[in-house]
This record gives sequence, structure tokens and C-alpha cells, in this order.
Amino acid sequence: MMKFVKILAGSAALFAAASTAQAEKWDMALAYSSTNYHSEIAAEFAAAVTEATAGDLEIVTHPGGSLFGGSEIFGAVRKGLAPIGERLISALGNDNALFEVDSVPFLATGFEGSKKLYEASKPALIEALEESRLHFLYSCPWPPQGFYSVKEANSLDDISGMKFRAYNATTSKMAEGLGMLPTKIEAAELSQAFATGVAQSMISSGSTGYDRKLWEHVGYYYDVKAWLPRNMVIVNGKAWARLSDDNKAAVETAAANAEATCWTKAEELDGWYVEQFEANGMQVKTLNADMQAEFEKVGAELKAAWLERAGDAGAAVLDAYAN
Ligand code: PCA
Repeated sequence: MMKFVKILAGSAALFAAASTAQAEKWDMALAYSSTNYHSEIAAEFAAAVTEATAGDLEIVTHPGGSLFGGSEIFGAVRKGLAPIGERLISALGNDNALFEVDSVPFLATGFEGSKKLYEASKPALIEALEESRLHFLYSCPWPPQGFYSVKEANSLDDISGMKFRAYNATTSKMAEGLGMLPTKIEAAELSQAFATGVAQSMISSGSTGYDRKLWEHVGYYYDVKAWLPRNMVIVNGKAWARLSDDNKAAVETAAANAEATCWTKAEELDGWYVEQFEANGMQVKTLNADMQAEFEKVGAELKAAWLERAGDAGAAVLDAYAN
């Protein structure tokens, strides 16, 4: 009898150990506001995984850089400090020039082109991430990038010497090429930067200007459509390897759904953001022909420099995109 009880107790303990070892909670690091569509869709993705795995894998999102700031997320996921996170791909150009392909100026300037460029670059992106022991889940664009300025920008003289807020190397170099002074600032710190005059101009989407209520500080938005940068959601390789096959499949399904929803949402919201600028008293314009030509000239120089850095792998992506 004693022996039987012992066996029972032993197997109960084993069962408890097995179920605690299996159930996992993943904290997901997000850089952008909780109300931004990227963050909202990441929250839906997290809920879908939690539901599909019946809580076996629970994902909890932390938007607005509350777990790790935007510039820390890639390193944190790579080191396993966060099992999962979302990062702006083109800010990672130091790791690999291919990460910057979505921000090559005036290469893909609309959603259709952006999708095509994504497809063309996806195998190389996944491979580069695998080299860093990261598992790629999904990627979603920001709307086309425009130019924000506190002053009307009719000539290079108008913007010369302006303090420019940059989010990646390409935006920094665009600013320098146009005679402005770039500083890297994450989106979460943007309202503060414009309120204090640390920033007077930037290149970004209507989405980020809307999130940060930039009309409170900035009078002009020029709809340049310079490129569509993308975020990606990545998982630490070890965390990924620990998942059961069923849980991996649940995550991949939720990721594919999130990606499709996010692309549609970005395109739907694009025009709406700009309408909100007008409703809040901002002037929404296109650049005059001279200024457009200046932007394109600097853009062409940056494209050539990127091709040089990205080498054959970069050229292969552009070939795949063109065909
Ligand atoms: N918003 C992000 C990146 C690109 C965009 O549209 C930002 O400004 O930080």
C-alpha cells in the first residue's frame, strides 16, 4: 500500500514538473506606442498564440519601449534577455547592409513595390538572422516616408543647418546630404525632442507624426514618398528551439495572419494620418520640383553607396526586385 501511494505521489510530482516545464511566458519587446497599428497587431498576434496553445505559450506585449528601448531590442532578443521582440530592420545596417534595403531612397515608394521588395529580400533577411541565431516571424511596413519641417522648405537654404531627427543611417545621411544636422532619436522620445527644439525636422511616415502629435510643434509635412521601411518580429533562437512542434506551428500561423493584417492596415491608414495633420492645422504639401530633385540627387548617391556596401548579395536582391 505504502509503495503504491509513493508511486502515485511520485507521478503527480512528475506530472506537475512536466506541465510547469512546458508552459512558458514570453515578454515581447515593442518600441512603438501601444495605439500604433504595429503594436496593436503584435498584441493581437500575442493573444492568438496564447489562445491557440491554450496558455501553453503565453505572449505578453510591452509597447512604447517599456521593456527595452527601440535601439536595444535587437541585442536583447539576440542575447535572450527578451525571447521575442519587434525592431525597425533598417536601423540594423551596421550588422548587415542587407537590413537597409527597404530604405534605399526612391527604390520602392508605394505599397506594391514595398511588398515586391520584401519578397525579393526575404530569403537573404532570414539567412542573415539565422546567422545571429534569430528566428524570423513576420515583417510589416510603415507608410511612405515624408519630410517634416518646422519651417517651409522651398529651397536648400530654408533647411540648411536644421536639427534633424534620424532613425537609421539612411535618414542621417539624407540629412547630411541636404545640409541638415542629424541626431538619432527613437520614436518614443520624439514629442520631447521637437518640444525642446532638439529636433526641427525629420523623415518619417504620417503614422509616427500622428502618434507623437507632431502638429503641436511642426507646421509642414511634405509627402515625399522616399521609401517604406519595415519592422520585423524576431525570436531568440534558443527560445524558439525549446518550443514543441505544435506550439511552433501555432506561432507561425498567428505570425502569417498578423503580417497580412498589418500590410492591409498600413495601407488603409496611410491617407488617414495625413488627413489628421490637415485637421490639426498642419500644411500638407509636396516638395517643389527643385527640392524634389535635391532629395532624389542625395538619394541616388546613397543608393550607389549602399550597392557598394551590400556587394553581390545586394545586387542579387535588386535584380530579383526588378524582375
Ligand atoms: N516611423 C518610425 C520608423 C519609420 C516610421 O515611419 C520612426 O519614425 O521611428
